[in-house]
Amino acid sequence: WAQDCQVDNIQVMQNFNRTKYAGTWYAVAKKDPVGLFLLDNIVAQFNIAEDGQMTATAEGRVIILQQWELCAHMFATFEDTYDPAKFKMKYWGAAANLQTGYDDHWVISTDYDNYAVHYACREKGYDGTCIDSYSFVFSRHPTGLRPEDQYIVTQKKQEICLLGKYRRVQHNVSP
Ligand code: ODT
Repeated sequence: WAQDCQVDNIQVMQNFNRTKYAGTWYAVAKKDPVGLFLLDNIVAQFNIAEDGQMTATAEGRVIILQQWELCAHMFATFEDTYDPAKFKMKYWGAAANLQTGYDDHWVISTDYDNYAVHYACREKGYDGTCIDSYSFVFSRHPTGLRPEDQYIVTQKKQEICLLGKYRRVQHNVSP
């Protein structure tokens, strides 16, 4: 038995419902990409417009120019793809010196009311596995995941080949 870590074979949320996904999500764990940006106190807010278009805002503590610590206000628009749980995310910051980008944004699993596992691969290797990914575990509760959601989240971390690569994301660290 060998685990399939091909990015193209990663299973995402079936019948993803963006309306139920809307609202506030607290990042409780994160697997960082190369060139880490958001550190902690990360809160995302997803909005669905009347035409169905998904947008989001996020806040989080960042360090820019190697030493300046600040709370980043970020914005994103999401482009739909053939799969309702796979988006392309265009993002930018409220201030010009914040990161901008165009990333995959996949919803791997969510129960909409308590937990969500997100995944983005920025660069695939020749063998089809990801060589620069990041992933968030989100909770509806700022206090973290409920014990009953830990099992499914751990299982999903393993399915996306990132088990053991997450760090806890703190909340309410003084700015
Ligand atoms: O922190 C990193 O190192 C990589 C992540 C950078 C992307 C942050 C862009 C946030 C733009 C606003 C969007 C909110 C939705 C967030 C949902 C999941 C995280 C991308």
